[in-house]
Amino acid sequence: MTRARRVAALAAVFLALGAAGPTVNYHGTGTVLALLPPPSDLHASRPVIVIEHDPIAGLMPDRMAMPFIAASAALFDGLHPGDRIAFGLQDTPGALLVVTIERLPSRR
Ligand SMILES: [Cu+2]
Repeated sequence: MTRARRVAALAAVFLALGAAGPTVNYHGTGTVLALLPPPSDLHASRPVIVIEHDPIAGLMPDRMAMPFIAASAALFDGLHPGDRIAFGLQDTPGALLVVTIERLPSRR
C-alpha cells in the first residue's frame, strides 16, 4: 500500500469511528429539572439542561441538582421536566458537555 493509500485508509477508520457517536467520558442518570434552549438566563448562546443527577462514577460522588451545557438543543426533543434520563458527558476544555440523552422508564 502506498503512503497516500495508507493515510486514506486511516482517515476512513477515523470517520467510521466518528460516525459511531460522540466521545462519552462519564455516564450519569438523573431527573430532568429544566430544559433551556438558548438564549436563557444560564447561557446566552448554548442549550442548558438542569439535571438532578445521581452519583456519577469518577466525577461527582454526590447526588445534586446542577446545570450542564448540552452539545445540541436537538437532544431535548421529546424530553420534559420530570423525565428520568441516562446521559453521557464529554469532558471538553470549556465545559462538561452533555452529548447523549436517553429517556428511562419512570420510577413511579
Ligand atoms: Cu454534579
